[in-house]
Amino acid sequence: MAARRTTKKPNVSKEELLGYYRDMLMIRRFEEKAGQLYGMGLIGGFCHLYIGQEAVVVGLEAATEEGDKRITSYRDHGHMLACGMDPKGVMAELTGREGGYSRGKGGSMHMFSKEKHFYGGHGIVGAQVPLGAGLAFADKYNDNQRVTFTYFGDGAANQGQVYETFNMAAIWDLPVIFVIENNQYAMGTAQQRSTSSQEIYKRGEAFGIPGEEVDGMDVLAVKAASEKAVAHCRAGKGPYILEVKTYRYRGHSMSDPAKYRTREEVQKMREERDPIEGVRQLLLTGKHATEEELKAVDKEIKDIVNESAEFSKQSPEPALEELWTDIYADA
Ligand SMILES: Cc1ncc(C[n+]2csc(CCOP(=O)(O)OP(=O)(O)O)c2C)c(N)n1
Ligand SMILES: [Mg+2]
Repeated sequence: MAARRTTKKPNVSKEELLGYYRDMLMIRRFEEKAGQLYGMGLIGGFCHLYIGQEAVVVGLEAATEEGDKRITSYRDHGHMLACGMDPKGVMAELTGREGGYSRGKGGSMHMFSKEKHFYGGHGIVGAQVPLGAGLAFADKYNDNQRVTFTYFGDGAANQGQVYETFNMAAIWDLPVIFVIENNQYAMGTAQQRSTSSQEIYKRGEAFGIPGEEVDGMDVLAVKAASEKAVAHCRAGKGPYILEVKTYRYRGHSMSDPAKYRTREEVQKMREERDPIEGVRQLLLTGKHATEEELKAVDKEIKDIVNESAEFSKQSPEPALEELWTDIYADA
């Protein structure tokens, strides 16, 4: 199936478009701030930014209902914000402070929220894929119509455990959407160099799992694909694969100078396909919003992000005794 693209005049309300604009901008500004704090030495360890990929998670989340679950890799801050986790708690965790989601003990790759059904944040490539199927297995067992969104990258798609999971998910008709965020690179390796067949969405065929390629720079296309996949899962028809074509503007992590691609390649994507600019244009040309209104939204988002950074700086480092908490689950 070819990548879905939206028509010039999409049948979508002002509120919906503004919601996507706001949610994507929140992720972008948050990530830019995280990059700054990293540069200032306030964030240690690894920090993988999601800038450029915002439409993927925002479009997918648009089709979710309360109780649906999500699990992803280490490139996870966008997923947390998109499912409604508090930017203050996320930023404080990035900076290793007590006010963070893991009380400053987990950092960028290890945050969870029971309340928002967010199951991490996984640093081992591909590890979240069988875990995601396990979450879906629980929902199937409980017969509760919930769906699990299991996100992983184009690099992870070459892992063996992904195919063992596909097999089990298909046999048991698990309500899981496998979202392959194809940002064209796995660390410094371009997809063409690492992947035998480029059409990853077809890799479920051997297991009888339907798959679709989606334009991941277009939030409306992602939302439409998400709705279709969700309907399939909720109807009890088993797993679904969405290969969402996207692009990361920054390096693999903050310590990557990204010498494996040209500046022009990144610039071209930013100028021609930026997902936030795309929605901004729809809002302006459709006369849904004026430049002034959008400026006000930008300011509102900047304020929330700045508050999260301020909160993090004020939050203390975890006390030594914290080393002994959250080791075992409560009986
Ligand atoms: C099992 C395992 N092998 C190798 C690594 C090192 N590693 C971290 S990220 C990464 C690339 C993954 O690329 P992709 O799945 O495309 O995700 P992206 O970073 O592009 O979001 C590798 C090889 C790891 N963390 N775990
Ligand atoms: Mg990748």
